Amino acid sequence: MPELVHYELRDQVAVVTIDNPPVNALSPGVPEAIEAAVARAAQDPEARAVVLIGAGSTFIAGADIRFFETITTREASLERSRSVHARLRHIEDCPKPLVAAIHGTALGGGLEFAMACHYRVAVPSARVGQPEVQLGIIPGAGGTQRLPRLAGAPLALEMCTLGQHIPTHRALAEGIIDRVIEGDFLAGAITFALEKTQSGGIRKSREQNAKLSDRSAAIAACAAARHNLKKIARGAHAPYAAVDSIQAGIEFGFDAGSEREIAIFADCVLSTESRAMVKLFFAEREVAKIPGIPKDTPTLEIRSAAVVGAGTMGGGIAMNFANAGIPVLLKEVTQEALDRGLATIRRNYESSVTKGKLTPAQFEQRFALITSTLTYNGFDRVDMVTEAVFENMDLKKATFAELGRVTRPDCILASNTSTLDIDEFARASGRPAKVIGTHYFSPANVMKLLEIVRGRESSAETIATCMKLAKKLNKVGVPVGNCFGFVANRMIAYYMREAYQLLEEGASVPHIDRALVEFGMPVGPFAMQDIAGIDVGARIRQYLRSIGKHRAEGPESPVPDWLFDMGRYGQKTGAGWYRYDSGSRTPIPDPLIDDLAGKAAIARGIERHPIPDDEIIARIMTALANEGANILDEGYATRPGDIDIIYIYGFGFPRHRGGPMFYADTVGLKAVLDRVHRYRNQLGDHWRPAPLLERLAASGQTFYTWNAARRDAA
Ligand code: T1G
Repeated sequence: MPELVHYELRDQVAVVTIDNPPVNALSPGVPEAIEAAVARAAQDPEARAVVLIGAGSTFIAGADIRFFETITTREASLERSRSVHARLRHIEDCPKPLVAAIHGTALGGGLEFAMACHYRVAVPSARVGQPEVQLGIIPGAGGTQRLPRLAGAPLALEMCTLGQHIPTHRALAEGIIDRVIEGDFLAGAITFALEKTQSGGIRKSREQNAKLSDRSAAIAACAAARHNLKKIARGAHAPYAAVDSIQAGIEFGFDAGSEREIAIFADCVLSTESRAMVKLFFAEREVAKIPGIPKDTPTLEIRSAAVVGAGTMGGGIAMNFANAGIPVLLKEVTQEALDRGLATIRRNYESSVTKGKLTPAQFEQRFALITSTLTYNGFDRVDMVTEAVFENMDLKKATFAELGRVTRPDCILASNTSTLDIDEFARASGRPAKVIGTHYFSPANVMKLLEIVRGRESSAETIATCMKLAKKLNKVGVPVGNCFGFVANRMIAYYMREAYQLLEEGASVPHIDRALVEFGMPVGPFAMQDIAGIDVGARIRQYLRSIGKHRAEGPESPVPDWLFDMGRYGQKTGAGWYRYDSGSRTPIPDPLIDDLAGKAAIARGIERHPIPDDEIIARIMTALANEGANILDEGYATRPGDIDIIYIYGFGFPRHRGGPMFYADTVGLKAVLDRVHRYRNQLGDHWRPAPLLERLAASGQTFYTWNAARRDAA
C-alpha cells in the first residue's frame, strides 16, 4: 500500500505531503493519515510549524466521489460527517502554526481541510471552491461554517450555491488566502510558516467571527441568495440546502451550525439529485473514452481552419475557432451572403463586449483571425475544414467533392450536418478516412455540445483529433454513430412528436411548456422552437419528405407546417407558437394555436381533453428514453451517460435529474415499459417498446447498471 501522506522536516518545519494521485482525493485512509501527521508534528520537538501540501498537480480535490454510493443510510452518513468534523477540529487545534500550501485546486473537502489550517498560501494559478452543489450535496466537512467566517456571508453563499472555482487573486482579496507565493512554492510556504511562529501564531477559522459581526446583514444575504436561486436553481435542492446550513451557523454559532450541516449533508448525499449529479460527474469523464480508440491515438494539430458557409451556424463555428486562437477562413458563394455572415459575427462580438464578457482588444484580435473569402484560395494550407452549407444532400456532396480536390491529403473534412448521412459525403470527397461529422448546436458559438459523428471509414486519428479539438474549442465533444439525426436530433424528434400530440389531444402550448420548465428544462418545446426557428424544422421536414424520410415514427402533426405556411417562424418573425411584441422575446400565448390544434384534432378524430402535468412529463420523457434505448442497442451511442451528457449540454436538461436515461432509471424501467405498453394501446403502434428496454425491465436492471456490467465485462 503506497504511503498516502509523507512527513519530512525542512528548516524546522514539518512538511506533510498528501500523495494520492491523480488529484489527492480524500480517499479512505487519507484524512486519517493527514490527522496523524499533524499530530506527529505537534509532538515533534524539531518542528516549529507545519506545512500541508499536495504532491503532483494539485492540492486536495475533495472527498473521493467514487465512495459516495457506498453511503446508503442516513446513520452512516451522520457518523462519517461527525468523524470528519472531529478530525478537522483536532487538526485546527494543532498548537503550532499550520499552513495549507495550495497549488492546482483546493476543492470541496480540500478547501475545508485548508480552512481548518491556521493559514493558507497559494500559487498565482491556484483555484479554490466548494463545488459540492454540482454533485447535489452541500459542503460536509465544515465548509458552510468556516468559509463565512473567513470570507463573509455573501461570498460564502455565492461559492456554496454556485460551486464555481475562485481564482487566487480573488481568494486573497476576500480573506480565504493569506499570501500568494511566486517562485519556489514550498520554500515560500516554509518561510511563511516560520514567520507565523514569530507573529500571528495560532488562528482558528472557527473562532473568526469579525466577518459575521453584522448578523442581520449576514442573514439578509441568505435571503438574497434564496431569492437569486429562484432564477437559476431550476428545481435543484442542494443550493437551497447550502443556504440553510450557512444561515444556521450565522444564527446559532459554529457548533450548532456544524450539527445542522451534518444533518443536511446526510439528506443530500442520499438524494436522487446527488446520485444523478455524481453519475454525470463520471459520465463527463468517461465520454472521451471511445472503445477502439486508445488514449494515445496520434492526433493532428489543428493550427488553421476553414468554414464553408457563413450562415447562422457557419458564422458561429468560425467564431469558435477564432475564440480558440485558430485562424479561420470563412467562405461564401456571394459577397452579399458573406457580408451578412460577417455582420452577424461582428454583432455577436459587440454584444459580448457590451456584456463585459470580452474586451474591445480581444474582440479585434479574434475578429482579425477570421478571413472572409469567395474562393477556395488558401484551403490547401488549412488543417481542417468544416462544411456548414444548407441541409441538402446534393449540395453537400458537391461541396465535399470540391474539398477533396482543393485541400491537403491529411486535412480533416468535417460536416455540421444535423441529419444527413456522413458516409455519402465521405465517398464524394475521395478520402473517407478524413471525413467526420462535427454537429454544433445553435447558437454554435455559445452551446457547449459537439456531437462528433464517426462515419463508416472515419479513422481513429480523425476521431481522436476532433475529440481533442472539442476541448480546445471549449466544447463537450460526444462521439456518436452515423444514424439518421445522430443522437440529439433523433431523440428530440420523439420529444417534439409527443409535444405536438399532447397539444392536439388538449393541452395548450403554455401548459406543456410550463410543465417542462417546472421539470427543470430551461424552456419548453414550443418556446425552444420559436427560438431556433419553426422554418428550420419545416424546411428539413420538406427535404426529408422529398427523400421519403421523416424524423419520428408515428403521426406527424400538421400544425407546425401550417405555422410555417403562415410565415410564423417564431421570435425572428414576431410570431410562431407564441406572439412576441416588437423588440421583445417574452412569449405571449396566442389563441390561434388552440384553434389550429383543434382543427388538427378533428382531422385525426381526437376528442380533446384536459391532460395533467405528470402525464405530459411521462409521455415526453418515456418517448426520449425509449428512443435512447434503441440508439444504445444499435450502438450509435456508447453509454447511457453519453446520451445524458448530450441532453444536458445540448438542450439544458436539468443536471439534478441526471439526463433522460438516468431519469428513466429513477422512474424504474419496468414502470417506463408499462407506460410504453399503455401508450401503445391508447395511442397507436408507433409506441413500440425498445428491445433493450424490454430486456432490462425483465432483468430488473437499469441503463446504468447494464452499462457498468458491460464495462466491467469488457
Ligand atoms: N474523487 C474521485 N475521483 C476524482 C475526483 C474526486 N473528488 N476528482 C477527480 N477525480 C478523477 C476523475 O474521475 C479522473 O479520473 C481523474 O481524477 C482526473 O480528473 C466533504 C463531500 C480536480 C478540477 O467536486 O473538478 O469534497 O477519468 O479528468 O480536468 O464537503 O477533476 O482519469 O479515471 O477531471 O484536470 C468536491 C471534482 C467533492 C472536484 C481536475 N470536489 N474534480 O480536473 O481532471 S465533494 C469536486 C474536479 C466533497 C466535502 C464533499 C476535477 C479537477 P479518470 P479530471 P482535470
